[in-house]
Amino acid sequence: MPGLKAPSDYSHEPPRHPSLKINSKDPFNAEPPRAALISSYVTSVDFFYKRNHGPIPIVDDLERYRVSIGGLVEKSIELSMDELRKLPKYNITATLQCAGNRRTAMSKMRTVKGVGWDIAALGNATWGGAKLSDVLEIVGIPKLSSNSSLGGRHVEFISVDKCKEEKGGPYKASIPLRQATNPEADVLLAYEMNGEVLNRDHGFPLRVIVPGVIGARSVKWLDRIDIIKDECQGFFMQKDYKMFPPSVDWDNIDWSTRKSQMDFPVQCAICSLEDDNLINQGKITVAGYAVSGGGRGIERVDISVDGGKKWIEAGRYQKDMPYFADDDLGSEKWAWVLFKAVVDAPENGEIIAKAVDTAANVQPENVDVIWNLRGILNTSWHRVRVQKASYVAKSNL
Ligand SMILES: Nc1nc2c(c(=O)[nH]1)N[C@H]1C(S)=C(S)[C@@H](COP(=O)(O)O)O[C@H]1N2
Ligand SMILES: [Mo]
Repeated sequence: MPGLKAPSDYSHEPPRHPSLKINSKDPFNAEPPRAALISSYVTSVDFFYKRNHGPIPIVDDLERYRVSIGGLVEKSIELSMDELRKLPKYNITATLQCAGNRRTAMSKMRTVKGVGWDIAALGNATWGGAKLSDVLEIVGIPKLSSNSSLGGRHVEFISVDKCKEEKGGPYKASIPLRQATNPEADVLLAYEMNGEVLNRDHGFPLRVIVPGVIGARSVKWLDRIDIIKDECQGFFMQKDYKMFPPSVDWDNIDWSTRKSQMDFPVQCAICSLEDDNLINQGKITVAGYAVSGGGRGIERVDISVDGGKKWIEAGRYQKDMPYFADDDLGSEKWAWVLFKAVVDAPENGEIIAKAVDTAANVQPENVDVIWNLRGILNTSWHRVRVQKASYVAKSNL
C-alpha cells in the first residue's frame, strides 16, 4: 500500500520510555514496572506495553495512505485517513492484554515457548476511531450479519510488518463477521490513543481494537481488510495463540484440534508488590488490576494473607475510579478495574489475589492445571511472597 511500508531491519525503531522493562529488543517487546502500571486508570502511552513481531512500519506519506476493504464484497473500496475521520467517531476505553501476560510464572512450573512477560503485558487506554460495523456498511454488509451476500463469514486484518513467524510476511488475524458487524462489540479502526494520534509502536496510522479479546487480534499498521469465507489461515491464528491442555507438548501437538483463542478469561494481579518482598511495617497495601474478557465486568476481588484460608474483599483503588460491576458499566465494560486493600502482612507467607467476573467465573487456584506449551492465558491466582524484617532477623539467629 502506498504511504505505509515496513523496514527489513531494526534501524528505524521509534524512541521508547527508559523505564520500560525490555523482554526482547528486536523485535521490541517491553512492559512497564508493576507500580507504574497502576499509577493511573488510563495507562499512559509511555507505560503501555509494546508487543511486536518485526520492525516497526514507517509512514512515508500519510496523504497517500489508504486502507483497502475487499474480498467477498460486491465492491471493494479504499479509504484515506481523512475519509475515516469523517465517519462517526467513538471513544472506547478498553484494556488490551497480551495472551502471554504472566508467562514467566507459567514457565517456572515447566518450560514454555514464547517471550517472557511478568504481569504488566496489558494496559487500559481510550481508543478513538471509526466503528468497523460502520465501515463494513459502506461495502454493503449490514449491521449484525453472520454472512455476506458472497458467502463471507470472517473479517481478516492484514498489516505490512515483516514477521519471521510468517516467513517475512505480514502479521494478520481475523474475527467473525458477526462480531465485526455488531455495533455493541465496539470493534474499532482506531487512529487515536488517549486523545492523541496513535504512535508508531501502537499502530500508526491505523489499527484494529477488538475489545475483550486477546491482544493478538488487534492488528496494528492496518493495510487491508478482507472479507473471507473461513478463518484467517495465518500463523498467529492457526499455529500460535491456541489454548492446549497440559497433556499436549511439542511432540504430540495437532494444531488443527483447537480453536483460535478469542475472549480473555478473568484475570487479576497485584502490582504494589514484587514476587518477593522484605517489609518493615505490619500494614501493607495490596493493589492491582482485575479485568475479564467478552464484555464481562469485574464483580469482586478477594485477597488472602494466609494462603487462601480466609479472604477479604478489596475495594476501589481511588475514590474517583470506576468500581466493580457498577450499575451502569456502560462503555467501561471492556476496561479493567484497579483494586486496593490494606491488610495485616503475614510474618512469612503469601499474599494472594483472585478476581470474580460478572458471570461468576473465577481464576484457577494453581498454574499447574492450566499449563500449556505456548504459555498463554496464565490467569492463576496471583501470589506474592512477604517476609517481615523482624522475622528474617529472628530466623537468622
Ligand atoms: N501488525 C501487528 N499487529 C499486532 C502485533 C504485531 O506484531 N504486528 N502484535 C499483536 C499482539 S500479540 C498484541 S498483544 C498487541 C499488542 O499491542 P500493543 O503493542 O499496542 O500493546 O498487538 C497485536 N497486533
Ligand atoms: Mo500478544
